[in-house]
Amino acid sequence: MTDLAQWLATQTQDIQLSGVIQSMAAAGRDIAAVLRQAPIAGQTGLAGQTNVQGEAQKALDIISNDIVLNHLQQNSAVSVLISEELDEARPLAADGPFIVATDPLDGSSNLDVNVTVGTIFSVLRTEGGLLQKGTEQVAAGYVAYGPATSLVVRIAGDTTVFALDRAGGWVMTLAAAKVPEASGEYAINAARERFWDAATRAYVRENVAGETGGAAKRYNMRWVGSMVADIHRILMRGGIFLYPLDSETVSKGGRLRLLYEANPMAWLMEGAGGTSTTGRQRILDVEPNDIHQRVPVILGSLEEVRRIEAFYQRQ
Ligand code: P6P
Repeated sequence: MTDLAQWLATQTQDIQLSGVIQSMAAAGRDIAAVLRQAPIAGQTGLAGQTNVQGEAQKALDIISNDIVLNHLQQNSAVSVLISEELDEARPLAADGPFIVATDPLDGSSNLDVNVTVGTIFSVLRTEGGLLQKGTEQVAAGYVAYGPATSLVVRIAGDTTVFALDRAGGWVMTLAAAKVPEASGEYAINAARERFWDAATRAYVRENVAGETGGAAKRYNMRWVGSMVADIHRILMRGGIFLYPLDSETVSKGGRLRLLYEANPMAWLMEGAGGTSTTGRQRILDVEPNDIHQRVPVILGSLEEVRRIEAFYQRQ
């Protein structure tokens, strides 16, 4: 079985970049250990604080951010940490060649009901500054804390999957994820229908009508409410994830964040043959204007993303 270090050596000669990914993998391993004990330690409750997004922070959001920070502070290759849980970018090693952007515990509202949550990360070169398009990423990944603890990571080649073993090592379980071009599964929070734009409404209406109403096939809807869980399912068996711009989120630019949710997930999805869009443009081409910027997120199987893009072009 191939381990993370062996895989990294096949993907890059840059040992500092390998080291940054190893640091994030080690943080994921430590966060997994904390999450396993959280219900016993009574840590799934609110921390009584709010983050820059104005969202109530759970104790584990803060604990997870501290774990990531602790690992990256020990890595001289990381110059800055951008985090959903930090209002400002945190300076680390002054001459570190890489920036890490992270959502240290995405989906944390699911913690008290024991649903899969995750740590999402994106790696950029320091020389490009804090606000770089997703195409400038040098690596991206996430750790999914589910029945198994999975690390999904891509540098410039394949999107590869590892599982955490009992000894705390990462063992490769899938060398190259391939998102099926076609799929009959879509993921959207259907309770937001009244806010949707015409394109989203038309796309979902066609899916609900299924083969009896003009769609090419029957569809199923899956919505976990935890981006890492929904994206992992789509990476493994296809589908499309939609958090489109709607009348309630339009004032903020969307719901999900560009630098540490949309861009890393788009990077991983495109590495597996999937694709991504805001509805108007490729997510990786969006020019950021703020480290906590939000964007509409639509990504997954090529055929499905192209279908909703066609509705946007007609809108
Ligand atoms: P909704 C979790 O809070 C999150 O940021 C993503 O992980 C998830 O996909 C989305 O929000 C869920 O949003 O509207 O269903 O609560």
